[in-house]
Amino acid sequence: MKIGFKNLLLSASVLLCGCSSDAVNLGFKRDLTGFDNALAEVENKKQAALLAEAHSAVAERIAPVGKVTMKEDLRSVSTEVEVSVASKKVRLSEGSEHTVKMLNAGDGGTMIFEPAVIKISKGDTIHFKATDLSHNSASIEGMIPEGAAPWAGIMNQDISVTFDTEGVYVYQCDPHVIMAMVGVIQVGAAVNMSAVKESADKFETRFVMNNDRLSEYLTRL
Ligand SMILES: [Cu+2]
Repeated sequence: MKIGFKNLLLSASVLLCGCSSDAVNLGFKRDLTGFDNALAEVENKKQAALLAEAHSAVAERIAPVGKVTMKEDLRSVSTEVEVSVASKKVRLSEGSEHTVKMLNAGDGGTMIFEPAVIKISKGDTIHFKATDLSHNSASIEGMIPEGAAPWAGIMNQDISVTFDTEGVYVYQCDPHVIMAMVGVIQVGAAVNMSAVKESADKFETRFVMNNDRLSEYLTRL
């Protein structure tokens, strides 16, 4: 009875299906290939979208920052730079008498002459003022024009010096020279500039702070 029922089921399934098991497998395979193709198409679309997204992200990242500068703008920028460089240069001080203060602290730093760089005319006089205590003004050997008279002020005292020889003069405060308390004077034309610059390079090695103060002062002439 049991075997008979199984046989019945088998023949019924063959009748209902109407095809061999091989045909079923082939059809299923065909369907799967279609599905694979569709899946591949979706994947391609997804990848294309991802690629497009990556492209725009990269484009955004490598895009130039700021606005494009036209020729006219460049001209105005370079003018600004020239002006700021030019403004660092010291102008000829008016009159024939000038004052330089000896200070513990000024706009340019601590232990400083003010103004630290001055341009005057031949025959002018500078009054070094002992505004703060413990300072003096003394010319530095080898850093004044050939034939010019040296000077050495006394601590805590004013000193007036008249400059009759053209050229660049470098002077110091004796107790604070290692802190770069130096000053620069240009009288008329800077005839000895190259010699002074050469000496200044060596002289600066004795500074323990403001190491490039003197060479920076010289660039202002
Ligand atoms: Cu000093």
